[in-house]
Amino acid sequence: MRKEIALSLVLVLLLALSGCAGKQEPAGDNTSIVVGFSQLGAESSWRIANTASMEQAAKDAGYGLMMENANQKQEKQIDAIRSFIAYRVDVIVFSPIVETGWDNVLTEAKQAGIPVILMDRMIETQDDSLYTAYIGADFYAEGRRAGEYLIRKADATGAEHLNIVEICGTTDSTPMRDRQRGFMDVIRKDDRFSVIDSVDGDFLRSKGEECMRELLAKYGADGIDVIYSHNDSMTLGALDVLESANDPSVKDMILITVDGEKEAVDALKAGRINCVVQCTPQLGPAVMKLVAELNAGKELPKVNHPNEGAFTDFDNLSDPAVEGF
Ligand code: GZL
Repeated sequence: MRKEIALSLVLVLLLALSGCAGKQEPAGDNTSIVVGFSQLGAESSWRIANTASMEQAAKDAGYGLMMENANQKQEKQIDAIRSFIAYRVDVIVFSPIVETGWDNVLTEAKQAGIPVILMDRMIETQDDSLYTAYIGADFYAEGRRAGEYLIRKADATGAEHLNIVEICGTTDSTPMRDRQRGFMDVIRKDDRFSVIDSVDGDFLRSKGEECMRELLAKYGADGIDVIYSHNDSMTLGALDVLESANDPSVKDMILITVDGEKEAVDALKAGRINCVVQCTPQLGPAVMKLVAELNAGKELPKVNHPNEGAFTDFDNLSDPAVEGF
């Protein structure tokens, strides 16, 4: 008996040393499919929900999942992709923290014959053969939804002029670039609106607080009419600062946010936020469906967007459909 125990301990040790310990053993009968997943970090509730969605979907599909979390460092994502290539995973899925700097490592994946699926964010490249498919939000449309809400709000309140401050997500990330572009394209021609500042909050709640403190110090609460924030984490940080400012001007501010996490939707229902543009983190099942189609030899659509909308203070907020993730 002692010999069997010793043998199984050695086996476990060898598995751990061989790095297999990092791989979530597949649950189902698709044990031949291993997905290498480079997640960019854990910066927000959205990201944490997205990671959970990927892990659960891989488990439900019975796929092996090798996940590496880069903790907001592009170079760690590049290292992770290289390790997936060395391990010869069947497919690489990753959420690029910024749009540039991927051509070399994705060329290595292409030369190794490993397909790459971009999940959540896009890359900027001259060679779109470096990725097989993109699945994630249409961030430009999200930005437009935010702008369209603001125009509707200005019309409804008869506002003659509104000063806007923008709290941006991670610089050069797809959601930051396109949520800004979509919003500006909608409001640009309307001279009721002036964007008086645009600051980097990096999608972090703590930086959202920092940005709001700096903006209040610079413009005063009475100098800011609208806050357009690229994600709920930064918005909730800004809201903490606004509500502790004890300034009567704060209650008239229009707050527009993106993601749709529960805390933000609850704040909308409580009248603390005016518009929550939805951006679903639940991309896991759709990613694994693409993996299955790829494995079955099917051609994948190059761009795949989930259906999304927005909740606003014009809606019936007691409707059960108005809920956050
Ligand atoms: C959007 C995603 C963004 C979220 C943020 O798809 O990339 O990153 O809006 C998250 O909350 O940090």
